[in-house]
Amino acid sequence: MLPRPASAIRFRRLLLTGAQGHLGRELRPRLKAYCETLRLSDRAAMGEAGAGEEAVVADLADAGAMLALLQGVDAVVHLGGVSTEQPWAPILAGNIVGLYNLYEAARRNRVRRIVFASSNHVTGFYRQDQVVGPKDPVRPDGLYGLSKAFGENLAQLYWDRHRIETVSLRIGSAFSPPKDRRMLATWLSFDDTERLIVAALTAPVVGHSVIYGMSDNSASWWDNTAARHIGYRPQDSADAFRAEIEARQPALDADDPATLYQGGTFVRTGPFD
Ligand code: NAI
Ligand code: 15L
Repeated sequence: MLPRPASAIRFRRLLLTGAQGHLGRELRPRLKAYCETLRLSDRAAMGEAGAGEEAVVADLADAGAMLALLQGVDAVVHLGGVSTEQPWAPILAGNIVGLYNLYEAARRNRVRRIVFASSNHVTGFYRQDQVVGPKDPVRPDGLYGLSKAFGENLAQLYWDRHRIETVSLRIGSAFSPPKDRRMLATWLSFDDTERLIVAALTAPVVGHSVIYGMSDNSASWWDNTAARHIGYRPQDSADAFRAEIEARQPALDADDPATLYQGGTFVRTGPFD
């Protein structure tokens, strides 16, 4: 966890959805430092709420539950939903209906800012020899990536129409440590994840901004120049793991679509068999 100044608290009540997931469990103790109360939510049980925590089991697809969940919340870190390529039904429930329910609940409860965990799979069908920025057209690599593109568009609508600010984070690969050759370009360390989310929560003006979530990796497919106003400065790099990964993982087959495209195996995974 990062060292924090005594004045780290910026929010009265912050909502973290997807709190029982891989990233949610990592961020739970980290985000507590930035708020008086951290409200946790997931459809799975999250264990007992600690000091300064509230835990609410809720399904994103349940509009009434979302309305209640967002009551009294200052800002949201939205990690909940389907996080991999899956059949259409769960993606529809969690990432399409669920996102609409979340934003409607935010509107009705006058929540001013949401940090939305989008994904690099919104642009997964760009090739690995292309550098992409947030202003380039989307090229989702599957239904999951498509649902995240919907989420970004929904966020844009709620900014234009209702003045709810969102930072859409096109997260690369937030794992510790990076697992394979692809992650030498896509890796986002947990400390940089915290830096990125805190920057997205606290930047003075964001409207709807889109930023790729990556550490300071030498190899990179993404250009965040257009998102410099967020003030995110990554401090870790996958480079430190390069020698070990290259020794462990043989050179990749250049004809494999998973090697050719940024989305990796997502470009050939899913319900299209
Ligand atoms: P995860 O799958 O471990 O966590 C997602 C959580 O959402 C789970 O705890 C699950 O129970 C909950 N959830 C799913 N459907 C739900 C529903 N209908 N209602 C309520 N809760 C529901 O995913 P992870 O890795 O923690 O990722 C968090 C977010 O970040 C996801 O939105 C994912 O798409 C995004 N992301 C993550 C990346 C990574 O490298 N970990 C990369 C790119 C995006
Ligand atoms: C994602 O969007 C997934 O949620 C995560 O599990 C990883 O697969 C990541 O992308 C990635 O591209 O490595």
